[in-house]
Amino acid sequence: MNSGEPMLKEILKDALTYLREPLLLQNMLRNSDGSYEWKLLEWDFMEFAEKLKDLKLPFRVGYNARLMSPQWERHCPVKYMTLREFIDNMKDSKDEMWYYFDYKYMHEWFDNKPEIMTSLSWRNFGIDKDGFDSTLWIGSKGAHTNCHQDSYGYNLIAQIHGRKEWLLFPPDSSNFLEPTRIPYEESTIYSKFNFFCLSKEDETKVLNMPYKPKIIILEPGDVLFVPWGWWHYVESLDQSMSINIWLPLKEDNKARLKEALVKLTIARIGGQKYITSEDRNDCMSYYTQLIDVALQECKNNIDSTSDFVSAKRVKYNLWTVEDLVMQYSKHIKPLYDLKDHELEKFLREKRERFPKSNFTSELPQRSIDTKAVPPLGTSLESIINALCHPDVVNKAAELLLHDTRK
Ligand SMILES: O=C(O)CCC(=O)C(=O)O
Repeated sequence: MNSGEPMLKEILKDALTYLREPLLLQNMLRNSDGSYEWKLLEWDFMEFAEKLKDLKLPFRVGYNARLMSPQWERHCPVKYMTLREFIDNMKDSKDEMWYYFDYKYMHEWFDNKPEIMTSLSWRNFGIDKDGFDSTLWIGSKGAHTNCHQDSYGYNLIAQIHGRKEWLLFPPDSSNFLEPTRIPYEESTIYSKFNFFCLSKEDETKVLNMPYKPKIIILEPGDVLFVPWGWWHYVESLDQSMSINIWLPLKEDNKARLKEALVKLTIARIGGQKYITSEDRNDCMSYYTQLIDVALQECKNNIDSTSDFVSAKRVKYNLWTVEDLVMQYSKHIKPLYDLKDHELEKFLREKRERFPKSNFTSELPQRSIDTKAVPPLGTSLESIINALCHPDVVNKAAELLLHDTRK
C-alpha cells in the first residue's frame, strides 16, 4: 500500500467493525512500485497449480443450464481433480458444466505448504492474519454460491484471478428473500430464490421487493467488504480464484444463541436428518446446553459491549462511508445500486442465457445425499422454515435474553 496513507489500515481496523454498507477496496494489495504485495496475486493459475503438485481437490459439479431450483451445495456431485487437471479440462470445455472448489479453509488443505499459507496477509486492513484463517474458492465459468446470509461476523474477499459477480441485498431484505434453513448449514441462511436462473414468477417477486440490491464485478486485486447481514449471490464470470476471511463481531454472541435455537428446533421436531453429520448430536440435551452456553456468553457481554460502544462513540469521531470515500478515493469506493430497469435486465439476461429446452426441475444428485435429504417441499420442511424464520428466532432470542437478565 502507498506509504502516503499509513493511517488507512488503522482506520479500517476499527471502521470495518461498525460500517453497515459494503465497500470496494482497491489498490490495497500493491506495493508503492505497483507490484503486488501478495505473492498469491503474482502467481498465475498455472504457477499456483505447480505448487499444489498432485494434490487432488474436490470440485462441486453443477449445470450451466436453466433449472427450476437452486443447485444446492450438498446435492451436487463431486469430482476430484488436481488444479492442473482442472485448468486443462476447462480449456476444452464447452461450459456445459461448472466446477467449484469452494469454501475450503486453507489450513485444511495447505498446512504443509508454508509458501502458500504466507502468500497473503490481511495486514493492510489492520488484521494480523494470513492464509491460515482464510478460505479459498476456485471455480469455472458459472460456478456460483446461492443467495444466502452469513450469521456471524463481517467478510473481506480478495479477488485473485478472473472475475466474480456479487449481488448484495441489505439485511432488512430477509422477509422478502424467502429464507430457508433447508438445506441446513450452521451459520448460513439460504434464500429459496435461484438467482443463477430466476423463473419469471420469482423475478416479479424480486422486482417488487422494497429493497434494491447493489452489484459489483470483482477483478484481480480488488477487495470487497461485506458487513454483517448482507445477503449475497456470487457467480464466477470466468475461471476465477478468490480468498476470503470472516472476522468476528461482538454481536456474534447473539447470533450464536439464534443458531443454537434453530438447531434445537430442527432436531426436536424430527429434522435431525437435515442437520449435517458434523453438527448432529443424538443426545437432545446437547442442543439445550448449546443454548445455555450461548445465553451465558450474551449475558457476560451485554453490559461490557454497550459500555464499550458508547465510550467509543464519545471518544472518537466514527468514520462514515461518505467521509472514507472522500478522503481515500484511490482506495475506497461505494458499490453501485441497481436501478429497477437494470435489475430487471440483469435477471432476464441470467434466465435467457440458457436455452429453454434445457429447462429441467431436477438435477442428478449425489447418490449418498438423496436418501439423507428428503425432496424439497415436504411439510416438515415448511414447518422448520416457519419456526426458524429470522423474525421468529429473533423474537425467541430476545425473550430468552430478557428472561435471563431479570
Ligand atoms: O465466492 C463465493 O462463491 C461465495 C463467497 C461467500 O459466500 C462468502 O464469502 O461469504
